[in-house]
Amino acid sequence: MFGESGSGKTVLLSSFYGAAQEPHNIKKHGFNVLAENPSQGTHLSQNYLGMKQSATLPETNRFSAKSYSFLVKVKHRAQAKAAKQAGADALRVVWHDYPGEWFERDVSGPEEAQRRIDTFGDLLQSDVAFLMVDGQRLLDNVGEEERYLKSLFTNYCNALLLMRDDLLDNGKPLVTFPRIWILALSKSDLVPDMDVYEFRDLLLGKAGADMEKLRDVLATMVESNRALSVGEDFVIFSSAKFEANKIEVSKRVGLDLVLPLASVFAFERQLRWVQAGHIGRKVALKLLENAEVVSFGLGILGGGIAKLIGSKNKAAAVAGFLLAQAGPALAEYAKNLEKKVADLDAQGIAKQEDLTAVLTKFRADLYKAEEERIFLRSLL
Ligand SMILES: Nc1nc2c(ncn2[C@@H]2O[C@H](COP(=O)(O)OP(=O)(O)OP(=O)(O)O)[C@@H](O)[C@H]2O)c(=O)[nH]1
Ligand SMILES: [Mg+2]
Repeated sequence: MFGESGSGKTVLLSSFYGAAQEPHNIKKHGFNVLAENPSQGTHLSQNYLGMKQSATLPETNRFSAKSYSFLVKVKHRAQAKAAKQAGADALRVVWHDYPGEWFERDVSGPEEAQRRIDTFGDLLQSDVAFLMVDGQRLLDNVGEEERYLKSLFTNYCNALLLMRDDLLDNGKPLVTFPRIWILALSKSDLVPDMDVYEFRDLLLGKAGADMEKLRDVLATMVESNRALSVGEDFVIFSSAKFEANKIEVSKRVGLDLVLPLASVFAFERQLRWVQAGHIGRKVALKLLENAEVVSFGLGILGGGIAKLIGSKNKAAAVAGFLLAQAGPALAEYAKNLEKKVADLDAQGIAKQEDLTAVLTKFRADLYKAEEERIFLRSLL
């Protein structure tokens, strides 16, 4: 999550995690979200319960960034054995949170400067980046939103340019890099009439050239830069409904899309790039290395094949297999998925609590969000 100080990153993370611990949500979604570091889990729960019970807000982050590793664990009644053998019975998601002010002001000295570079190095290992556009700031600048938006994109560009040499690998563009930069409206409860189309049109209309410039800067940092989507996908978030003395944590928008976007959506976009020949073999292999669990869950990587793969070079072997399938076989794959969705609908997704059901439902959630105009995906 990239966003200026106060744009809503930590509240979003706390609301995401806290809501995932609520029994009715576990039941509804069919999975648990576990923090791999228990003290981080406790901290996020405290943030969430503070908002829910006493309208207390989390503190702003100062001088330090944190990475939160979550396991999405499914009850996997069916598929259990094969999934376990393949080591694919849980999805791991790492969420990076950092102090937004690092993008806005100078650091206090060399030690902090190094920490800032290390943090961005970590952030740039992600598969998907969300760029926060603060709903409060849009409201503050109604009618002249360009004042805020231009400075927002210019700040991102300048910060990246300043750090670029330190972030690159001896001046060489990076292979591992977030290739999907989704523009996200935060605090959408403050601008309830804005749907995702309006949000997109506002950004393009008022800051289109600045977005273009950001894309150009990012493109200089990444190898095979035709495989890059910057500002082509849009989403709307609200972490809760904030009232005078009350924070309604149950009134949330878009948070249930974070996992689908980080898994199924990212994977399908990567496959599309591979199929279109937008990336070289070396980069394609690297991209697909993380795709083991998702591809297994979506049924591309069968249990049989997963079993044959020794654990040592597993990631590379999985990537190789996927790449070998990347021709016509993957077109078949898309067709089969449609069928699988229909099958699961017939069986009732809630009953089949395995990874396939969850990932298939993620896919359906994204389509639903498009219909509800809270998500807009690039057709490129
Ligand atoms: N109305 C509304 N206000 C929000 C929402 N999310 C956050 N806020 C407000 O924005 C403030 C800042 O949110 P944070 O999540 O702490 O911001 P941040 O991006 O983590 O800021 P830094 O840690 O400084 O980078 C909160 O204290 C809330 O007052 C939201 O969904 N709706
Ligand atoms: Mg924060």
